[in-house]
Amino acid sequence: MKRLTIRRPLALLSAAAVIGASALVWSQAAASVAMSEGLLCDTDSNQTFSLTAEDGYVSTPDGNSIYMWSYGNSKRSFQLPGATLCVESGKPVTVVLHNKLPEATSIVFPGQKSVKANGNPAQPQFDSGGSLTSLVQPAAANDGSVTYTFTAGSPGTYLYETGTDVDKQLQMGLYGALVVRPAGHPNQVNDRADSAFTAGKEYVYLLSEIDPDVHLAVERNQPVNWAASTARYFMINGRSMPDTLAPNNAPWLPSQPYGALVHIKPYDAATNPLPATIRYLNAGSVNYPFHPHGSDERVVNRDGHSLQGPAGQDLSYQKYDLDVGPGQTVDVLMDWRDTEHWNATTNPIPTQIPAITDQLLVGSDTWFSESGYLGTKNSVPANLTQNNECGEYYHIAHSHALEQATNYGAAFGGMMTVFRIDPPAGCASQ
Ligand SMILES: [Cu+2]
Repeated sequence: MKRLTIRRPLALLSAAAVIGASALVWSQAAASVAMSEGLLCDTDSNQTFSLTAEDGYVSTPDGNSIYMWSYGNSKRSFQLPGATLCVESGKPVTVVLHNKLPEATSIVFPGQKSVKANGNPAQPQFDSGGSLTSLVQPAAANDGSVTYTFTAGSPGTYLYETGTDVDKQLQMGLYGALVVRPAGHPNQVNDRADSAFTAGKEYVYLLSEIDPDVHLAVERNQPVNWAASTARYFMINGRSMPDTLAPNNAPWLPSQPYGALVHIKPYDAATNPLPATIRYLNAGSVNYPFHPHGSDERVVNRDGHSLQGPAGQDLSYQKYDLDVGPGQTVDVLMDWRDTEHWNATTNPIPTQIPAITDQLLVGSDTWFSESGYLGTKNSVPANLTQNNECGEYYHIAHSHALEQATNYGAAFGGMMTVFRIDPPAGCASQ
């Protein structure tokens, strides 16, 4: 991507920019959920969760409203994706599925061993003619329920998703993330000490897509024309750019509670020695080549397993473009290093306000200061609006399959977000 092309989405940062490490509270009486950044976990002391398969609507940045099926829980009704469940490795997990949908549905837990459904081994179901009806025992249509139990497997990230009429129900939104933490080490990705990350700097990127024609057909109870199916929306955590930048629980996205803005400070051996972690999951049907600018990422886990040899050799690797395959999960560590130590006084680089103040937005306002110095803002003409708060950096991060970086074909949307790097001393407003 050329640098100028990141400008327009960043103009839309203002919502995210007012949300810092400390959560703000939405003060209207009707909704008292805290806005925040980073991973939002559902946890339970008994590791018991209740999910309700139900329908609802999500909004897209171009003003569309999409009929979806996904999971609600006791705290929130319908949400996309399903609640992120966080559990501890080696301990029992119970997931009770209630089904409000007009057809049977189920949950499979890929990567978990010895899953039981209502106390029996979870296994494929067949009709009287011998045709497969579900990958595991389902909850019957219209208020059926089923209880799945298993012992949480090796530390890492897993999908949970429908095992019934999978092409259709997965497209409709029946998926979520399961984070398995190492026992006693909640701030490590896996059992290895070198997978430690900064507490609170943990992010889930659940990648998926929507073909709105499929959803319209299901809503109208009409046949789906799969031969003509084409995804038009591409999402991180159920949101498309620029909604990805909004905080968790943004009240204007009531059914899409999870943001995707990474917000970190530069690596510093003394004050900020540990990386952040991002957990990528692909709940879609094609590869998503996800590609953060500005920094490689270190892949430490794939599909819930640490990358190490039989004798514990470190097999993690640096990667610029993560090709996350359908059904796959990839956990990475990432930090941002000021390797060139740019400084306006001691190590300057030539920068200047561009002759064309804004090449995408017509008018006299712009956001771009052209300052190359983290924590230092260039002065800009007095008539310009500048959304950069304290000389922080923003790096775009997006699917490099560029049709996936669109909202129904309109560029600079879709599967895209930004990483925000604050100055080492922080941002006064944060
Ligand atoms: Cu790019």
